[in-house]
Amino acid sequence: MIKLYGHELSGNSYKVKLFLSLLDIEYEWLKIDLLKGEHQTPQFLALNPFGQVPVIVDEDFVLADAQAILVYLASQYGNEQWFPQDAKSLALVMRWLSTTAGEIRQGPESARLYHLFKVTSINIERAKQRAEYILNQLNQHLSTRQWLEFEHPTIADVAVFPYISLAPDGKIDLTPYPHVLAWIERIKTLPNFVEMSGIAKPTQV
Ligand SMILES: N[C@@H](CCC(=O)N[C@@H](CS)C(=O)NCC(=O)O)C(=O)O
Repeated sequence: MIKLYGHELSGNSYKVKLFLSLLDIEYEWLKIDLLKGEHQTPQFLALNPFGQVPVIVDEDFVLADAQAILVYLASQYGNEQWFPQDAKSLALVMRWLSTTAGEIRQGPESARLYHLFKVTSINIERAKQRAEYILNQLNQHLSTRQWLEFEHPTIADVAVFPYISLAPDGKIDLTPYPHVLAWIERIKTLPNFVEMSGIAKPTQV
């Protein structure tokens, strides 16, 4: 069974949890308590010398980094829809995976670190600006489509979703971005969607 090392407040760990659930894959959750420094123990550093969650172990394959893990899981266990393999489609999906490590990390993810985890070394004004920039871009992009690319969800949606939905933890208001809000609700209706603290399932009517 796949082992997933993560922390319940980590949006990057949640990305992997969410995708394993969407793929209906059983896994073992192993908590690494970041607040107690468990990511810096020699045992954990042997798995990921970067000292970060998430990490998965699938038999003898050890892999860190949420985006890399999504690529692996989609390619190994998913159907082609999650990560289409022709050159153009693959590149379009990769573009969003890169955005998570760039604009989204510098924007809403950093603002959340500042406000929720009190990482005061972060330049909060810049994080806020970067968050507004990427949210405007996403809102515009999603104004003419249901998913980030193609007519169906891909790992691009799974990768971008967590820190965009968690933006209010970083005191970033999502109400000016109606197309982003509609896309968030659309993702929540996917079969086997799971929640995390700050990302609730849609209320049943
Ligand atoms: N590029 C990595 C970043 C992972 C990351 O930043 N993990 C955070 C939790 S969300 C972490 O482990 N932080 C502890 C640290 O960096 O000391 C990914 O996308 O998975």
